[in-house]
Amino acid sequence: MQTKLSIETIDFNGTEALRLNGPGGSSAVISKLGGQVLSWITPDGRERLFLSESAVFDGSVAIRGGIPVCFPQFSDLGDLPKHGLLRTREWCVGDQRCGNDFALVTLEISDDEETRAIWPFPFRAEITLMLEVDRIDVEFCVENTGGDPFEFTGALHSYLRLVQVEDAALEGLYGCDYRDAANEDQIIRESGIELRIEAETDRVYHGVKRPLSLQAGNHSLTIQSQNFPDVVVWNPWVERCAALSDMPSDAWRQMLCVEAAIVQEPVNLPAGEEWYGRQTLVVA
Ligand code: TA6
Repeated sequence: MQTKLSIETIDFNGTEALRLNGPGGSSAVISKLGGQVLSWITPDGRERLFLSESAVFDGSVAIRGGIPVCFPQFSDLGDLPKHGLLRTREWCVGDQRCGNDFALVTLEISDDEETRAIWPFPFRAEITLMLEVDRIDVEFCVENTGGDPFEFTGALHSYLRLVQVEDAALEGLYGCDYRDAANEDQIIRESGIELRIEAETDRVYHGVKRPLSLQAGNHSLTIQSQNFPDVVVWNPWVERCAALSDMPSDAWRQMLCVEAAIVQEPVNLPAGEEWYGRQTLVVA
């Protein structure tokens, strides 16, 4: 007998979150802190997202793992705090729905005095998580609710869980130029059919048109995106990981960030208009 799909409010390490109980025993968790997806478990019982065992859940820093939302600035490419304003803020619950084969939650956030003190633009943002039997779909939507246009960059900074990053091969980036932040921001054209992680990796690939495929041992994921033309690939490797206070020193091995991003060409959003971008992770 198929169990009914449901959505419940839970306490997740001291922070309020929603658990989506999806088809076939799949589940996902999204926290109100940061509007951040924190867990995705497929029907085989496997956790697909990396969440650091030393992650901090008090809002003093971003939660290390899951899918942080970077907006209105990617990384430190501007004057705003790194990765923008939303990662340590409390979001509100919007729509919650279950169908026969999906569960869906929308969280929302708007500008307030604190955001306007740092970035003077009124906005409304939504993150929608849809869980199906073999996939999650994460959609980020931004509305310019002010009277002037604004520009932004951003990303869905997805931390994928791996048994061992050295076994991973990421396909779909061949021929794309990337900015290599781990090598003095050199612009390099990807010449490999598959990318393997063998050192600190911190790259922004530009204009990626194909879906990506991540193979890692007996685990395989397809990564699709819409309206996010760039792909960020990040692994801190040994030394940088050791310097991160919210990561166990060997945790670099169990993660790879493959981020849907809009970095090279910022979005220019006119007053009253909306933009959305989406990342879909599918188990193969
Ligand atoms: O998206 C890659 C990146 O910008 C890296 O440079 C790395 O610093 C990472 O994000 C994590 O940033 P965080 O602020 O969460 O430590």
